[in-house]
Amino acid sequence: MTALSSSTSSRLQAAVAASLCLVATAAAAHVTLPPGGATAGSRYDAAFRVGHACQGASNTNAVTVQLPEGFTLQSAQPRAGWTLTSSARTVAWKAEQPQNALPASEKAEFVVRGTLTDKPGPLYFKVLQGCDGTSADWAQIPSNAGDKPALPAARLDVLAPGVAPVEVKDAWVRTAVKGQSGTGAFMTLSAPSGSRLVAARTPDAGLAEVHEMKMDGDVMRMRPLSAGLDLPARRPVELKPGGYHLMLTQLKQPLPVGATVPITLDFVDADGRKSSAQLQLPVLAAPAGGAAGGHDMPGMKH
Ligand SMILES: [Cu+2]
Repeated sequence: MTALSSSTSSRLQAAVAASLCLVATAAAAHVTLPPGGATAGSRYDAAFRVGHACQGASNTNAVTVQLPEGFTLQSAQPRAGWTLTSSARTVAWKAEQPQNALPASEKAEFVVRGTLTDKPGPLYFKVLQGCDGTSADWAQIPSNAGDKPALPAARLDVLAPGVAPVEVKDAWVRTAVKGQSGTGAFMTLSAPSGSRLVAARTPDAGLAEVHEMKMDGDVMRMRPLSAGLDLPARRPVELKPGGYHLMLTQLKQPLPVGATVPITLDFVDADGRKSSAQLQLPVLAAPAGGAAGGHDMPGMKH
């Protein structure tokens, strides 16, 4: 659990940093797996995202994935107009005709289904991207944590059971003054294998609930999601002012800007596996990005 909490907070810091330098982020588009990891021993759909052609090329016409020890192939998803071949350790897609190739400006997912090792730790999938007249071999494995190879292999974090396979980004808690009884917490959640946020807790509030906003006649009201919040596989779900949010009530102290609120999120996946994420959320007056949201929580009615 400690490992997740530190890696999640470093992801949070990275997310904040990324929002400040969008241009740099867009330029560094590699072939990747969605962040957030997957549970050891679970079935996993490895969805390789190809979001650009090889440098200097106008399209992608072949994708070959090397499956690491620790991933047992079950099936690979065909792609219309592409030939699919696979063996125990390799899956390859190849455009049948030049017109079936993936243009540089389009994004696509190449999906391989398998089962994961019981042993937590990173798995690296080497991906050879073929383009018109050239190729890019995404096969470099960082030798230490700070390493940023030019052509990194796609990384999957295999997580111990109980550690949430969910990426948390742009998380924050709205500031609360002395005497204020409630406030909201907001973030973007992405579950690579799908999950459900079922509960939240924090030592700073007597109650933390997942809320939705619903029109009741012409009044916007919020209410608890009794079955939790569904997180479809590989589809980010935003908790934001005016939408889904975590409601913190019975606040035990004021939350000034600059403070940190520890929050634990509990998840259950489709197979009933339970997991948790322990977060340290910054207290802000408004989202770090600025423009998003804008509705004031105190104006909303329960
Ligand atoms: Cu609410």
